[in-house]
Amino acid sequence: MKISSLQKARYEYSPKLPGMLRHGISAICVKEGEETQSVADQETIKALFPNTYGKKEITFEKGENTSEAKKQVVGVILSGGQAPGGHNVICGLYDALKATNPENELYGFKNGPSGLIEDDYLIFDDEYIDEYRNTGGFDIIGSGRTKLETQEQFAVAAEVCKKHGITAIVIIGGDDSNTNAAVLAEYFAANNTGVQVIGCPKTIDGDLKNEDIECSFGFDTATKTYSELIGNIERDANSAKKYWHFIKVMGRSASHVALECALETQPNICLVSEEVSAKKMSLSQIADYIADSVEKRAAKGMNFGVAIIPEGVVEFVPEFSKLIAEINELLAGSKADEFNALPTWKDKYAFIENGLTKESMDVFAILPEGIQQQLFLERDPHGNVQVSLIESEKLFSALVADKLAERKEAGTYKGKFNALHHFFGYEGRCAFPSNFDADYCYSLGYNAFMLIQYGYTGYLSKISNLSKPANEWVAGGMPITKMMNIERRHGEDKPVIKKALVELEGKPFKYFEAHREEWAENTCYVYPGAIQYYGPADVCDITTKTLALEQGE
Ligand code: FBP
Repeated sequence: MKISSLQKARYEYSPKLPGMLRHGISAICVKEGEETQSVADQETIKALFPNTYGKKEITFEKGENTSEAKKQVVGVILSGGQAPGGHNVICGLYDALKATNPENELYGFKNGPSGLIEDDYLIFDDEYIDEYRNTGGFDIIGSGRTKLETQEQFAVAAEVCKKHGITAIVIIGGDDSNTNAAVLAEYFAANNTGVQVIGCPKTIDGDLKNEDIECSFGFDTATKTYSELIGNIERDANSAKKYWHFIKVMGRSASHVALECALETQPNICLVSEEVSAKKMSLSQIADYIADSVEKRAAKGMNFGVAIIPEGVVEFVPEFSKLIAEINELLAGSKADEFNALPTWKDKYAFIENGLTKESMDVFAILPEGIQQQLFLERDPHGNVQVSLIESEKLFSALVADKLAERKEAGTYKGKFNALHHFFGYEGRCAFPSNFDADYCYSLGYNAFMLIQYGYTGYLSKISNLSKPANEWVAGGMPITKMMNIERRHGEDKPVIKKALVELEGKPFKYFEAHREEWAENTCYVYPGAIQYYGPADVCDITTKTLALEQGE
């Protein structure tokens, strides 16, 4: 296989473990803390998880290893979207497992959770693992979005584990995957299978975090990658002085990615979906907000700028969500065929006009035609509009252009407005993990094995104190049930890990809020540059502004 010079060099990188895990396996002991309770709905969750609820928080310390000596056969699964560092979770898990007992085995179930059900796997060895150390991607075993959630699937999983003598499963995934990890752990415990389940917190979206999990892995590298690109665009904009760049960044629902990129690069505009929702902002209000910045900058001779748009924003605009719900209803069942049979866009438009309420039609009417058509063409397998495919960067620039045309008419705006569009998402999901993610992920995997070795199940591998250097990090585990509450999902009450949205009272948003007016009118760009893997720690090992602000740094 031909590999790049950087990949070759990264093979040699030794990820940093938390101080207490650095003295060898024989010197890791466990300290149990308090019994835990779920964050809400305690009685209901306790009843749903009788075998795994209320367990103790634990931390690891330097001391004599008193875990039971038995052969461990562990299965690992990558679940959901790629996030930089996933390979290192597996490498850390493998290294701890082999260091404990060379007879221990690690199975990798292929292409996501379905690999466990289909018994599709490989068994790792040194040669295979070494090819993936400190690299991006999930191609080591592949990933997938199948959910492990039904009793039938759990029964098959138990059979597969029995067949291979598997003693534990590690699920590397986001909030939903780890919710399912907790349910699987409970099933295995209730059925005395002897199989433990441990989760590891993954997602570039950064929305799996709470008072125990300081951040999900991959967020650091992905936001650094996008911030590099945004910074480069800012510098280009400030050089040519002729374009407004509308940049959509990934993050299916929460705006953590957009906000972190804004904190890193200080653009003129960054929308935050959670604020749009809280203030019940309309499309027109958002467009006016951006147009104000364009107008003020134009008055100072700056006909250029950069606006960051979070991927999920349109779903947070109340009038837009209503429109989407009505469109889904309008095309439900056989009505979609009737609509598709109409020969021209004009006929289709008349059908839409007939079917939508006046309120929603008013919103629909102001959308650019391309977006209008997207709403009716791109459907998911359930027939719903795929909101994540809506080109919101184009939507907002078109709405701003309309506003500016009105302002030109009224004589308040005299500038020029040329917009360019970008979407940064997949570019960041498989980058070589930053030193932070390489270290954090390796530690999560290594630590996951220690949880297995000490007999825990239904726990999330937890590494904390992350804004400090790695030797000060704290390793341990938290019962997943502690992070759960009951939420209404698809018409049913379900125990789930609460998704973390951007908190408008939180320090990262407050910092942004305090500075955004100045950034909107002036050119305060910051150019983070590319991720650095070699050099001084204050360039190479720093984590995100979000984490630093949250931890009061
Ligand atoms: P996870 O929550 O599974 O980590 O995935 C997040 C994400 O990268 C979102 O940011 C994005 O909206 C989505 O996945 C894209 O999904 P897909 O890879 O299926 O296109």
